[in-house]
Parts: sequence; C-alpha cells; structure tokens
Amino acid sequence: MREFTVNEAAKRLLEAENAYILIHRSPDGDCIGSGYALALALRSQGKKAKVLCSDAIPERYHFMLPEAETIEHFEPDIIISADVADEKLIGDTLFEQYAGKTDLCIDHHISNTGYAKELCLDGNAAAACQVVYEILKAMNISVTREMAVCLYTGLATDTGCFMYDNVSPRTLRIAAEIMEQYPDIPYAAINRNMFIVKSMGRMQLDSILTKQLESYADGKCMLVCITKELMDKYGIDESELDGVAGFPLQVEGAEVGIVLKEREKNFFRISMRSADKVNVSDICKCFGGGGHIKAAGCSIEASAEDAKRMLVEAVMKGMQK
Ligand SMILES: [Mn+2]
Repeated sequence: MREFTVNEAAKRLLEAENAYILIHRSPDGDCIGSGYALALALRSQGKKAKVLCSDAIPERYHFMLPEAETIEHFEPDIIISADVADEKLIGDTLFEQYAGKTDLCIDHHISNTGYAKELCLDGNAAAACQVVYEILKAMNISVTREMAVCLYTGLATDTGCFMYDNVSPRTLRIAAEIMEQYPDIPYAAINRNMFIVKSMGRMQLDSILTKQLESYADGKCMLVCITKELMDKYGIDESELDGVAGFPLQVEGAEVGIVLKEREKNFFRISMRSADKVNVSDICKCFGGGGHIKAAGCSIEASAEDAKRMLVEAVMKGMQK
C-alpha cells in the first residue's frame, strides 16, 4: 500500500479512463455522495464510471442519484473505493469479485486497513465527500449542481448536520462554497429529510427503544438492542434505522452508547458512539471492527445476552484508559 496525497490521487484519476467505484454495504449519505460525485466528475472528463454497491440504494437517498442512468458494460482500468474503511465492508457479493483488487481508496476513517494499492486518506476530514471535493479541485473539475447535491448531503449526513466535532473550518467552507455556487439547491429540505423526517414505524420503534434502554456503569454506558422481531412488528427495514446509533447517547450522563442490530439469529451489527473521551474505534477493533474515535462499529456472532456482556465489558475497560 502506498499513501497518496490529494494531488497524487488527482493525477491518478486524470490518467485513468474507465472506473468502477465501490461503496460500502448498507449505503449512507457519505458513501453514496462521494461515490456518485466522483463518478459524475470522471464522466465530465469524458471517462467512463460506474458506482457499485452490494445493497440497493435506499429510497430516501434517490434524490442524490444521477438522472436516467444507463451505463453500457465496460471493463475498468481502475477500481476505486470511497468511504470504505475495510474491504469486508463492500459486502459479500462485491467482496467475492473485488477482494484485493482496489487500486485507489479515498477515505476518512482512521481505522482504514490499507487494503488498497493506493490510499488517499484524510483522517481529519469530516466525510469522504470532503476528500473527494479536495480531489476534484486538484483535478480542476468544476462541480456541477448534481455533484454539489451529492457532496453537500455527504457532508451533512456524516457530521450530524454539521454538529459533530469532525466539523472543521474547512468542512464549513466547502459547504459554503457549494451554497454560494448553487443557492437554489434545497439545503434545508435535504437537512429536514435526512435528520427530522421519520416513517411512522420508526417513530413508534423509537418510543419502544426508549423504554428498552439499558444502563450500565452508573449510566455512563447506555445500550439498546433492536431485534428482527421489533423491526418486523413496526414494518421497517435497515435503511430506516439511520441515526439510531446516536440514540442511547442522548441520555444525560452517557459517555458511550451501544446499539445492537440483529441481522440473523445470533448475529449482530454493532454501532458504538462516544460523547467525549472514550475511543470507541479502539473498542470496536477488539471485535474486528473500527471506524472513527467517536463513531465506530463491528459485528458479533453470539446470543444477545453474550454480545451485550462482551460489549459492556470492553467499554468498561475502554473507559478506564
Ligand atoms: Mn463517511
């Protein structure tokens, strides 16, 4: 693996002709935004580009997708990944085909495993979209309105609507540059749809989750488990659980919030959030995961009770550091 600066990544992309862009499973605003902004940018230079995701893009993000996309088959001469910290996160179907084949990874996760041949990583960037924006500038590509919608949404969603402490002056300046260039994009409506609006099922689920919050370490660690049974009962799918990871941390005094999502019997996806000092990326690494210092994830194969016990133990240890 070679580490690339923004300028080196820009040069590499200008030299490439046909790109496949891999984004992570359970796609979110940032990977969709960075993937499609990059694809649109490459196409604007007369290159071919296609975004690949092992899951369908959830409907709430469809406004980000380019209009009427019909792409003829082509062979790539570069395989790029965007916002993918660990190769496994591209999901099983893509992993089978593209494991070990990523040429250039564009990312902002400090836990990036270095799986790509070339890595353009900015661990201080609020979103992969921020890194992509810098690369587009270095490539001298003018950001179109479609790219701007993608980039803005990625910045907004990965920063909790510009609220988390991954927001830097640069993040806000990029958002400001986008807003200056395209004042007609409905920014407030995007924010509302990403952060306020929920399905009725999700609203009802939230009230159940409030009742089911579990408190550990004198309330410093809050945990909630979302079973498949609950999801079925309220008729909601994974894509409607956006933002649920931050839910347990809303409790006053909580330092770490854990959300367990049951994927299959005895298999859980874990999201962990830290309010301040505890490094949850390190804790999730103990379970083969990772992410950012204050927002990370992992998977655990165990019964719900065992998974909870292991996680709480690891968090207690992490809190002593
Ligand atoms: Mn991201």
